[in-house]
Amino acid sequence: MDTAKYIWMDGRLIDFEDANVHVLTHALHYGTGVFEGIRAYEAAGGTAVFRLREHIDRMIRSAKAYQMDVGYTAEELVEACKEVVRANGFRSGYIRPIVFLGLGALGLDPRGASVQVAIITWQWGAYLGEDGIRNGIRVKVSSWRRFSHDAFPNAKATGTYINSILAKRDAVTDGYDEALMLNSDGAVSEGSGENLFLIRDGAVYTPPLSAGCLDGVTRNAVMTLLSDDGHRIVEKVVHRSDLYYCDELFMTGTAAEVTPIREVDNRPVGPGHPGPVTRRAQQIYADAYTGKLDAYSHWLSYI
Ligand code: PPE
Repeated sequence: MDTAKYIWMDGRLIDFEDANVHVLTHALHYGTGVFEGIRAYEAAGGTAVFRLREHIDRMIRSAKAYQMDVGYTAEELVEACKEVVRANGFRSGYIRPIVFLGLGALGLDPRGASVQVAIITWQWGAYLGEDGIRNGIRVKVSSWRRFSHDAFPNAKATGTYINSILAKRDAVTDGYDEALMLNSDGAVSEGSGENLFLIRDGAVYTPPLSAGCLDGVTRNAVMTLLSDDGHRIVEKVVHRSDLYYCDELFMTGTAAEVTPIREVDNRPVGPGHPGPVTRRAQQIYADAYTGKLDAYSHWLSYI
């Protein structure tokens, strides 16, 4: 991990070494935090953060679900994210804002605990490997089910990621690149850290949010871009067998961007290499975040 010199914490920039928390931090014990993953890119007009406001809005929604008072406005957090990238002299990078419960209460009634906010940035390359983004990854359906939204709100909360970690570790231990998770009904939900898209007979399908997947910002971007490009997009319940019979599969996420899947459960996806719709999605997504498409320039926040 190529870390930055400065971290924004509780309202100001501090040195990397000083961005520490106490062992009694509530979030350390109970996973009571919400967070985001955002990318800044070198775009046509300089360094730009992709869909920054949408990420900050989602984090504020996540905090609301867990009854955490963020203490900063969306505008203030947007500015702070840009400030962190600027201060570190990064031309591109990954940005990780996190809101978490700190000191003041332990136990399961967290009222009285302070709310802390930090924004970190680092260099994060291809999430599923350079070869993965070029040639596709190998995924396996996990035996761990995605928690349902009557167990947790649809939010990006730190504690819920231990579910993803169980699935990811098993997949990697067994020699796969990534885990694909089903929900408790047996329908396909998402990857451990990505949404899923499927192409069959020219139409593009993605599981609905009711399948238990995160309301991905990249998912939304790719749905918009492909739809505007003339593709038919359908949010539909996806079953395990749909994975075996489709023509193309890919994953989306801020970290993963658009990553093709070349094999699922040891069966090749289509011909076993990334197909035309996947390639097109990769291309227009990259064109959008580098500012080459005027129609989506409002998705870029120049720092
Ligand atoms: N589902 C999950 C479970 C998920 O974690 C992510 C993002 C997505 C879908 C895609 O969401 P979006 O980034 O808004 O398109 N995962 C983030 C963190 C992964 C990690 O920390 O590891 C990310 O991509 O930044």
